[in-house]
Amino acid sequence: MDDVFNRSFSDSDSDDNPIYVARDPRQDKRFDRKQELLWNCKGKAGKVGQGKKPLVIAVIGPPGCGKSSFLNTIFAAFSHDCWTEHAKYGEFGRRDKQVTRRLKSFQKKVYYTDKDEYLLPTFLDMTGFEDEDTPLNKELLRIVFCGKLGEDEALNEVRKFGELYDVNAVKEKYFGENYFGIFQKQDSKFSNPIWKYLDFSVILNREEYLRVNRIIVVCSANPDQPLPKSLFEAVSDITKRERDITLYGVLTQADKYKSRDQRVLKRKREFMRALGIPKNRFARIKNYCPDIDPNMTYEDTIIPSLDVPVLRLMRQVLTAEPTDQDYTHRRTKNGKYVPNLSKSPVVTCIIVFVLFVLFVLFVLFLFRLILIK
Ligand SMILES: Nc1nc2c(ncn2[C@@H]2O[C@H](COP(=O)(O)OP(=O)(O)OP(=O)(O)O)[C@@H](O)[C@H]2O)c(=O)[nH]1
Ligand SMILES: [Mg+2]
Repeated sequence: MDDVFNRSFSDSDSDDNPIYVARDPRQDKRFDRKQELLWNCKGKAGKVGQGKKPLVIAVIGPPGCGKSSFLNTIFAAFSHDCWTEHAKYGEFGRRDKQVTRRLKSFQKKVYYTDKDEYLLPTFLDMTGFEDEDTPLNKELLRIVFCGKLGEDEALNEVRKFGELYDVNAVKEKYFGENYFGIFQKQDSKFSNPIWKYLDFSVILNREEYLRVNRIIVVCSANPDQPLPKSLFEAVSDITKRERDITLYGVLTQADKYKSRDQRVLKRKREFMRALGIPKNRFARIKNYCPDIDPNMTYEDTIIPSLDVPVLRLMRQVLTAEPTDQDYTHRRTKNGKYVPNLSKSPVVTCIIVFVLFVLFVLFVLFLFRLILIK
């Protein structure tokens, strides 16, 4: 447990030391530390029956930065058994904006084999976001973070819809009654333009599928790759101003890009600054991948030395926050918790009552008009 005394363990130890891969993970000097951190994580996550729901953690980052590999590394870190490819990783569809991108969620039952009652989180593999800080990209991010996009809905369909009908139509479609909007059906069965114009439907507030509680922004430690600063700006803007979500940052490929390289250190500082995250919400990690172990021994085992930095970060990520289970409050810009009016039944009742009174007045007015005639 030598890292207990080394505060920057998740940073320094995770890159320069070569990884020792053994068929028996107990031979790894980090084996005990892994068990300890795993207990810490489970303790923070809590158990079924404590009135809590599993957290939803979104993993986002530029194409090919190692998001899916990072998820598989988290799953291996939660395992006592072996690494498994739950999230498909590799080089596919890179830089092709037209490739259908869907959200992929991983619930505990998918990645965790132990039979216990710990509320391990649900992870979202968020791929297909452009490096843009445009209103449409922000709206796409909001839709996903607010849990409005279903598992099988393609992100690029929403993007196309936004490009065709503008960003307000996207807001109305996905946030419905929150915007009190009427939305013109795009797939109208009437070909006549007048009928088409009249063919409206009021979209109700969409069901929340998976409301995101934490976001982990992943990026490669490669100093030659530009940081997707516009995407970072869009993400931190939404999380800080509009939603109560805490951001974490991960730089992958610590095996290739070492901390003794000044350019790598500079990248780390820029990455943290761009996201506005402190040191305890950052980790530089090595993912389970063929570069680490060309024989892929990890298909039969786990590598505690890879798991430890990831579990240290997860312990922080899983720490409870006041609004985790509270859907009736939101955090304001200056950090206060105030009632979330759109979710409050009292406000809904007042609105219904006012509408009812207006309706009665209108009917009385009509009666008067008829009587006067
Ligand atoms: N050396 C090394 N390679 C890595 C690491 N993490 C990921 N890779 C490799 O990087 C490539 C891309 O990894 P993915 O996990 O598919 O990246 P992604 O961000 O999910 O990619 P998209 O879903 O296409 O956006 C794969 O060939 C991985 O093996 C790492 O820590 N070290
Ligand atoms: Mg991927």
